[in-house]
Amino acid sequence: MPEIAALGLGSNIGDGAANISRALRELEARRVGRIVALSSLWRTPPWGPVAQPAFFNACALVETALSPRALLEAVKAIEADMGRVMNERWGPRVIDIDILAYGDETLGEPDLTVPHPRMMERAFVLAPLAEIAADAMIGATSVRDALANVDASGLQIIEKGDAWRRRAEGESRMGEHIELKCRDGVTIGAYVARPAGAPKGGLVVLQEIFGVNHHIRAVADRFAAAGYVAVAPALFDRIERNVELGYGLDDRPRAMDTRSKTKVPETLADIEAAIDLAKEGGKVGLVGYCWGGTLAFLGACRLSGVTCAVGYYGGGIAGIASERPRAPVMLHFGALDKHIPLTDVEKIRLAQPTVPVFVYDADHGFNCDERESYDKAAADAALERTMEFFAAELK
Ligand code: A4P
Ligand code: MG
Repeated sequence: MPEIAALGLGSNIGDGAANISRALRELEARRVGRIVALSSLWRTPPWGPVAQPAFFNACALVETALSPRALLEAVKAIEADMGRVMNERWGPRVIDIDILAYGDETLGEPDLTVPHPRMMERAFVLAPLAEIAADAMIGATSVRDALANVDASGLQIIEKGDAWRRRAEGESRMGEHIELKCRDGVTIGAYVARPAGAPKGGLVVLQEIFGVNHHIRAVADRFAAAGYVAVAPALFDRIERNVELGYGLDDRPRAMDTRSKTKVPETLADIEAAIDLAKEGGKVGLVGYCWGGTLAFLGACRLSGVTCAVGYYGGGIAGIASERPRAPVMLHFGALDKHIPLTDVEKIRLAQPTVPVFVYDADHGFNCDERESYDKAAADAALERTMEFFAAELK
């Protein structure tokens, strides 16, 4: 008879969502079992004595015909094949798959303890597990009660529900990390997503102050899915490579600090290198968010090779509103944006009478579905206008 096993998955090297979704795919591809339930994708502070980056964590219920030992061997093989290097105990890893429970069996062998001996102390296990098996009993305690007894502060749902798996699988197939050589000789990283068919144009996706993070990659992937070669240059790489930040309060000071160390001429050189690459798709548009929204406007004013530009809630645009764009520009703002007063938006309108400026009933960051300020109605409306604009300008 098949049993239901609960697995805990974690990753804090590389793209955590992609790593966990790949592990799930391997479980099915290798016929380890069928995934019958999957938690949300969580971001969790590192637990344990080792100082290391935050983890992505999720839990899955797997219907399996394998014995506990065969299951352990199978998950260890997946970890090994995914390049997990055995180093420090509790240290950083591409993928970690723990067997949390196997039916209601208990096993106390040296290399296989089930239920997992430390699971009842760990919020990063219990919070995702409670989403799919709150009533499951671990010994005398339910998962729900165990969760109520641990400190779950700092845990955050990054993508609610189980759809993130499909999204991450598509994404991991679509985009890739590459290097861009800038005209001043400096090399920076970039994320490139290419469409399946003939491209409709090229886009340079300009990041917020949080790096080329999961959200910016998802934006690039969406534009690629819509037919554009999308290049997101890592504009923080000159200061510090591979900065990827989240939207919690913890990451904000580092985001502001890194952004404050960038220099406009260097950032423009980075964008120029991205434009050159995006030309493989045809004419090139810029699209940016937050800091990148300002850069999209600035790029349209100062760089050649830009056919059009779209800026979302660029807080710096009012300060450069008298510059002349060399290409058509479209701007989106939020009326509830605490960083950008509506007087700034008015100033831009007056200085740029030919630029369409749209104001939505939404807050700063409304396009980002990983922020609290996400506003689907505003994001959808702005995207529709943006897509029409690109379709008209880049053809
Ligand atoms: N082993 C025994 N029982 C089990 C079981 N139920 N499931 C043996 C899986 N393995 C089990 O594990 C070491 C050995 O434990 C295995 O060879 C197996 O025979 P490992 O996964 O290879 O090594 P490890 O992961 O470094 O040690 P351990 O103790 O399993 O660490 P944990 O508990 O997995 O902790 N913070 C957050 N926020 N999120 C995390 O996912 N993960 C860890 C790793 C630390 N901090 C974390 C997270
Ligand atoms: Mg482990």
